[in-house]
Amino acid sequence: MAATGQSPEQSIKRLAELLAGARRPAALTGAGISAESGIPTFRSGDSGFWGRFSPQDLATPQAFAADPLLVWCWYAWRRAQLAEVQPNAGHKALAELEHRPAGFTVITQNVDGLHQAAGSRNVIEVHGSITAVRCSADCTPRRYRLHERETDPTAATAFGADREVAQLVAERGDEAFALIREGHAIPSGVPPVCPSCGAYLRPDVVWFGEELPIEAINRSYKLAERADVFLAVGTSAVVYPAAGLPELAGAAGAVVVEINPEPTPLSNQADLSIRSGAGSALSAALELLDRGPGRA
Ligand code: BV8
Ligand code: ZN
Repeated sequence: MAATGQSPEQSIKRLAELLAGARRPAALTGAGISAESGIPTFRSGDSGFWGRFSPQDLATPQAFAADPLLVWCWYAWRRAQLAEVQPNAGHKALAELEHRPAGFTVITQNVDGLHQAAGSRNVIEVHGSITAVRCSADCTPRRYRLHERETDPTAATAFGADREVAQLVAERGDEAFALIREGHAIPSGVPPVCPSCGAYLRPDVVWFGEELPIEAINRSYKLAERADVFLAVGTSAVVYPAAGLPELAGAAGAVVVEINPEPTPLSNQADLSIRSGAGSALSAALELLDRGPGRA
């Protein structure tokens, strides 16, 4: 049963004690940990991406097949937003935990790359990455990456219109997507095509109804089964199979800690549910950890 009756200070102290004693800690993170960097979440309030669009409109293979330009532009807009943001205290605290004797692994549903930007090296991206694109016909395993656009002509083309799309959205807001949908204001060169077979390139993310990368999800299952402390940070815990990881960890004996300002379907199963933002909770716990044993 979740210990929600504790004061925020007691919960943070308990989190610090758990991290101090953990031998195999891990975390599942969701869009909420990037919210403090200014990236809209998927489901909370009208600031969420889905507030403007339903997931079925944009994050499915069917949507891409039906309207590749609109789906491409939605990701181009999101990539351009990423260029303006930094990792926050929550990302940095999880990166810091990697340097402790027990180490730390982050399993993330996020596709924004902010954990790596904060310094985390042990990151499993179970839903792929928005900073890479691949052939939508899977004719080659080649990924074209955002950071290659200065050196690789296909990457340069693939990411070349991101700023143009972002500019259009900045000037016209939601109307931009309507204009794009109706075939006006089409930025040049989008959607880009695969140099090998001519099919459209697509974001290297996992869409609804698509299987998760088998190596990533199997590694995540193993980590959850072996964890002794498992954090669920900034996730609404509704998208499976990722949302099943904290349940799996708890069933295998881990202490499960949820960090989320809102209750979720996980809240009643977690051993500790901390009603707080990720940045403040994780940095406060780390501070107690840094004060050394006995005082956490
Ligand atoms: C699969 C990548 C099977 C793309 C994403 C019906 C039709 C089709 C599928 C299904 C269906 N019913 C069930 C399914 C399965 C489906 C699913 O679970 N759907 C749900 C909605 C019911 N899952 C799938 O389709 C998965 N694949 O099942 O394949 C299969 C089997 C065989 C053969 C073929 C297929 C694939 C799911 C992956 C989808 N891709 N993203 C992109 O980014 O564009 S999902 C997207 O939402 C995110 O990646 C994330 O993973 C997911 C959940 O979002 P969260 O990260 O939790 O974010 P959210 O906004 O929801 O919540 C944010 C939380 O943060 C809130 O709770 C908020 O309170 C909190 N918060 C806010 N501020 C803070 C904070 N927390 C801390 N600090 C703060 N400051
Ligand atoms: Zn191809």
